[in-house]
Amino acid sequence: MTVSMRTIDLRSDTVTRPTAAMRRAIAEAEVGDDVYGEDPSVNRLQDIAAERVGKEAALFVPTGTMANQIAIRSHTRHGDVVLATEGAHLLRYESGAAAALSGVQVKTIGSGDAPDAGELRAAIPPIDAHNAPATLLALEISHNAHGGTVPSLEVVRDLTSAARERGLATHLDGARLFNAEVATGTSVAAWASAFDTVSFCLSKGLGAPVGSLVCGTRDQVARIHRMRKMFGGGMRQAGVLAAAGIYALEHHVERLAEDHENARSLAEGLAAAGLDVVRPPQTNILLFEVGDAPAFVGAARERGVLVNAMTATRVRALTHLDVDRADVREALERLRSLVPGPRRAGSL
Ligand code: TLP
Repeated sequence: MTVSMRTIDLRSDTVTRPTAAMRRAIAEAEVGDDVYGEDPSVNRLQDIAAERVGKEAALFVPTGTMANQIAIRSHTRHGDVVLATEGAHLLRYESGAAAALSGVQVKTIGSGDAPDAGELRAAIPPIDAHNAPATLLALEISHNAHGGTVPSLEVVRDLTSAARERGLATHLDGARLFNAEVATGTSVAAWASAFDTVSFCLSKGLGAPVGSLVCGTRDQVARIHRMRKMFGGGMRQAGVLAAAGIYALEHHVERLAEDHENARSLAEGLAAAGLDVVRPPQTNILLFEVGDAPAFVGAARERGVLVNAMTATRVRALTHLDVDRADVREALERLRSLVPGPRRAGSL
């Protein structure tokens, strides 16, 4: 890699840096002490979020992880079972928090981004002295580990109705829910209407430096607010962060379509070069199979392209605000040089 080669970072959509206009919004933010509920920018962001998601209330929290975990804590009691999808972020990438902080057991259902209602019903244990009660169903849209996939609204509604019939609460990890809105034309409020609580992140495709929101009824958000305090997430003059979030919601939603287009074009280019693309991306996440993922990631880094290994053989690349079409073309050129012709066993 030559010193002057620009690094193209496709590891995640979390790597974006605030734009100049977003930095101005941060600098000019009105602030107060949000632990007293007195930060006008935080209050405004929470109002905007609740309205966009179609819920009574919303709470600003530092991370998507905290959003999921305080939602879990608010819906469950120690010993309960949480039903989630295979590869769910709240199980796989949150450092064991559900077990450690809420004392729940997370059980995965099905092998895709959403089970069907029959699989869900079969996974709910009978209520008796031998079984831990299942009290929460958690879905993830778009589904990170499955490659940014978005199940149909019909499947999602069937699932959450089946859960509700059996007395389970429902939570949506909507870290990338705005990507789902832009990709499908189904509004975030329509997705959210199927769930009791919904979280979404400002610091993924929306390009803000920090922050997520958890939305639900006023009562539920009041319980979640207490959990935020308990988990150490009460922030003081957080309006500087909320201002970035407001800016992101106002300026960075429609443009997600460009990220989706870029992901599709990267996928097509890599597939044409002989890489085994898992599926055409629906949103901004691309997964592909290689013989040796860590070796591929290392060789890509040598060529100034950063991607992540998901498993021993699977690589993940994301498009975002800080990569444009020219960067995608350049990344493709550099990655193509790692795949001389159709992939053979033993190649990277
Ligand atoms: N995902 C990160 C990594 O942790 C894997 C990424 O680079 O994609 N829900 C979903 C679906 C997520 O993808 C993430 C972050 C979170 C929750 C947690 O958000 P943060 O990082 O703000 O705690």
